[in-house]
Amino acid sequence: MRNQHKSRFLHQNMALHDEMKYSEFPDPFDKARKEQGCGEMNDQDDPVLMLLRHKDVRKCAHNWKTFQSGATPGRIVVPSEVHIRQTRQIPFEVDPPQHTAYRALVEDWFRRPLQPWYEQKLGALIQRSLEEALSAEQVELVREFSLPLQSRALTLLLNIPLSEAETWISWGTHVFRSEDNPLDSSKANVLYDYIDQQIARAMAQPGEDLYSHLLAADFQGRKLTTEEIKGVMILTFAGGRDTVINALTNTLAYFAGQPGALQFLRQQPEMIGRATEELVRYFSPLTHMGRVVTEDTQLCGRRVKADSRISLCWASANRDESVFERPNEVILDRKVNPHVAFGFSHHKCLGAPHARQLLKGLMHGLIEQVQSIEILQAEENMEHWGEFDRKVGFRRITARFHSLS
Ligand code: EMZ
Repeated sequence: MRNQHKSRFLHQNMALHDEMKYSEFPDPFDKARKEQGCGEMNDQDDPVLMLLRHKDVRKCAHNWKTFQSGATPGRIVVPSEVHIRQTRQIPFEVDPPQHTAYRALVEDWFRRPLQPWYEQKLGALIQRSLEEALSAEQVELVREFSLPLQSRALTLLLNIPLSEAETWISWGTHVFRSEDNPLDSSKANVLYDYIDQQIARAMAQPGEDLYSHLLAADFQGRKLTTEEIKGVMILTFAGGRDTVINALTNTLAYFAGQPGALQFLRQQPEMIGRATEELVRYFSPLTHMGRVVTEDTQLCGRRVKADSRISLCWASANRDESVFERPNEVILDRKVNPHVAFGFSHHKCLGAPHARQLLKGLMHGLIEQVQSIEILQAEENMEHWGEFDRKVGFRRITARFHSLS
């Protein structure tokens, strides 16, 4: 009897300890950022010089003439997608001045998340996900919570019926990259065929959705080509997929490990805006984004050749101690927060308003409905970038939700 009691106690202690561990996202770039300011990695025989300091990352992001986005489609993504994709993603893989014109076509559409009706509909989807989680014995957060919520929320962004989310959920966490093999294009073809069909459907029967909006748009006195529309749609599906799934899952893991944080927001819900910025800074769901160098130049004391690749490491910049006080701590009410988790300058994330509303809505839902979250089992998802191993989220993580009432 006594032993039984003791082992239960130990088990509980262990669970508590693990939960705190799962709420932590260490910074693997710390030493290299301080000592060299950059790191190197090989990616499919097309090496990448990773810029690690906040100042350098912002400076190069701004200098689109020397550090170009509009190279061969797929080349600025790390791991490179040149072998699995020919379609140029728009506006992401286009440089100014054309970039500006493309962006103008979609900017208002991607700002719809700021309108009250959108927030309200998103809130209802979040509430449904939380109710499902609360009524289940346990939930696997990546596939049973975050992936369905990401996909349902995306129906709002595209303005299409909720039922379409079922198809997207069946694709898994990344829409066109196979998890283990960057050269496998079979999955990519599923998405491309799907988008082709959807464009054809919208041509035949125009509606109020994003495809129809793009088909009707006037771009410099002409209509967009199917290939251009496809370029916008691939980006819309891919850019906010694993990033949003990780942001949602990591947020839940964070509150599981730090119950005081949930309590803090319950008392001061007006801090949810700041908390959103702080959590995206801390998690930095997109580790880095590449650029192709257009002329020989110098970067952090090295010679860099034309046609080589660099990357802007948002995750490292977001822990730069010369910019953020106590960079490795989550300070939910952090006041000044010039993070670059959504990128910086011309190419900053179009989906950011949607992603922010989703995280804010999740926090509102949590403080209204959830007492605590208990992690039962977790397997972290590690990325490997040359000498750096980074925890970006979880492969799987099971949890139990405890209701407030
Ligand atoms: C690209 C990228 C966009 C890329 C802002 O990030 O996201 C990645 O997940 C995709 O694989 O193609 O869309």
